[in-house]
Amino acid sequence: MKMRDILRWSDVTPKAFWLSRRQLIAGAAAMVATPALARIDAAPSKYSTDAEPNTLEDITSYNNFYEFGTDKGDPARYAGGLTTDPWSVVIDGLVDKPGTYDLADVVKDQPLEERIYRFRCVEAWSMVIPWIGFELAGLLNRVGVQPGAKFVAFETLVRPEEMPGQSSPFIEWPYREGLRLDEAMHPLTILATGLYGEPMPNQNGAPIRLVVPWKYGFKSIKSIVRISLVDKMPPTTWNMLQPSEYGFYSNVNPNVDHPRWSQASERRIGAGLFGGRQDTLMFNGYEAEVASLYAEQDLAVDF
Ligand SMILES: Nc1nc2c(c(=O)[nH]1)N[C@H]1C(S)=C(S)[C@@H](COP(=O)(O)O)O[C@H]1N2
Ligand SMILES: [Mo]
Repeated sequence: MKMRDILRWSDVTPKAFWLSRRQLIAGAAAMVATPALARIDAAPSKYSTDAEPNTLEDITSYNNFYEFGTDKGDPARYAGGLTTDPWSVVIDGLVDKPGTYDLADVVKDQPLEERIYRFRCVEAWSMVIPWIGFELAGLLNRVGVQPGAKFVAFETLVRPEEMPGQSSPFIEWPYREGLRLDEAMHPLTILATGLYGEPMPNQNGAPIRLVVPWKYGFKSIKSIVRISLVDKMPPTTWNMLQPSEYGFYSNVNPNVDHPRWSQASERRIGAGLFGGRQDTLMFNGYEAEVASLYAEQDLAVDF
């Protein structure tokens, strides 16, 4: 068995792969000839925004991760106790190669890169986050999507011993999310394994979470243990909880208000008390890339 066949997750953490843009720009990156480093897409991705990222402190201290509690500080307080290694992901449904994959096998051959994305929560605040990840499409192509598949369903870990929020039945665990297949295959849709060049902090969804930058934050499901290719629109957590407020699509849309508040503007976390309010952009600023996916839909109906 060759070395690369027995890579464990600890060998493929983003830190081992990732070189900061600063290092690259300075030319300081001595390219060590390892299979791991060869997998880096060295240039910052063309999909990155040039907006200034939020600080690591902001990104890791103001979180939604209800498995650890409903307060924005709960994930930072309690997620440290989550065991993320070993980790396996079930990939099943309408795929050629279903199975329970070790995380290392899931990321194997997927080119990790940095993607600086705008992030817009449905609660009308936003951040800019430098993710490390790879396109979901790359993984789906690797396992082989069968012709009947129309949607992708995702599930988060259920482990109440380590996830204190799961002792509350407020959400019917597991946390679930879903995408239409064309949304899942879009190059903006990534599975993230880290941020700021480090392995994913637990409160942000370690060891692997979805990031769909043109949708409200809750679509970006954390700590994924199951990915299923299905033929029908799958149930999703917020839609199950409150269908009048949270639709399946949940595209960022300043023209369609949440029933209880406006979605026309957002508060940029970290921008200070006196600034930071900005207009929300259609599809969170990714209109040029994704509007065509919805050309035939009325987004006030398919919200
Ligand atoms: N499993 C799981 N994933 C989740 C959530 C959650 O409670 N559980 N919250 C969602 C919501 S509402 C938001 S805004 C984002 C927050 O991601 P962040 O804390 O990394 O910024 O995660 C999303 N993914
Ligand atoms: Mo959210």
